Amino acid sequence: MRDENNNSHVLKARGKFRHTNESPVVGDRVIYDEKFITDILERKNILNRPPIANIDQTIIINSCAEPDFSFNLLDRFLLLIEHESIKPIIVVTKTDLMGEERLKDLKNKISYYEKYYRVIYTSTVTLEGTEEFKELFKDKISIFAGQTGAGKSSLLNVLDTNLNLKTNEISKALGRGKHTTRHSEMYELFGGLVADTPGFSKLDFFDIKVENVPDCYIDFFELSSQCKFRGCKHIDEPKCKIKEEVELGNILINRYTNYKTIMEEIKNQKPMYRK
Ligand SMILES: Nc1nc2c(ncn2[C@@H]2O[C@H](COP(=O)(O)OP(=O)(O)OP(=O)(O)O)[C@@H](O)[C@H]2O)c(=O)[nH]1
Ligand SMILES: [Mg+2]
Ligand SMILES: [Zn+2]
Repeated sequence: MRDENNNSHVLKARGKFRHTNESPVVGDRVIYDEKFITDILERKNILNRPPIANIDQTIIINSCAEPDFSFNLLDRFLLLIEHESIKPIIVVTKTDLMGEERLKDLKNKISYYEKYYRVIYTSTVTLEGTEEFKELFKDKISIFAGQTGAGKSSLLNVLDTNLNLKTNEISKALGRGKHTTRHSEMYELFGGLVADTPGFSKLDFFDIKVENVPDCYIDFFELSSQCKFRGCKHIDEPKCKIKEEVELGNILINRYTNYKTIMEEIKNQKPMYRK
């Protein structure tokens, strides 16, 4: 734990936390005495997997290749992050692994997201884009999230050569990473705190209710007042502005198809897992 003078203290959580559902997690602001954390201050937000509180922004790391870029995964991350009201920043890394033409094509598709989110292209080999990170972290709590093997720890190592985080070859056989990072820890980086997180290979939505999904799609949300019905889910309803815009090609068809799949998936989640 760090105090206001940035001195570090090793403290135990008071026994009382064992009897409540709450226990201190990375990112918590706490009250403490000489030995114990006695109280946790109200949280702005909290992610459950991995458990981190008071996050200002999530840097979603997506690799161009190894593992392949996945719009499906990007949309899933965006949903989870928007649901917690955290600001997402999209990073596309390993640009060195993609030929010029294919990269141009990918950038073209991703440009849709640039209307709503900051997008940074980078590579730990060519160091493209690494300058852009220097202003990103000041006075903020940020987390690096993304698929295993996407290059989260590698990028952090390039941004601060003192970090020396463990990284690993991605498995050629599986075409994905091997969960090299096993826990979350905070590091100081360019005047802020950053947590590297273990990669995800599958994202679940057990904490999300189906009726909250449409508002987590900010591109849909912006247009939803033009749907005929209030609370339109943009699926079967007539005179739905979102469906019109998909047909006109103004909303990415893939994003809308993924949305329908995710809505269906959340609807079919076993109620015992639902909050
Ligand atoms: N060519 C290339 N390889 C990269 C780049 N960034 C990372 N890699 C490689 O990708 C592999 C996986 O990188 P990691 O940084 O361990 O990935 P991670 O996202 O931290 O993975 P987990 O800890 O499992 O979640 C390593 O072999 C890196 O050397 C890049 O920009 N270009
Ligand atoms: Mg890692
Ligand atoms: Zn609608």
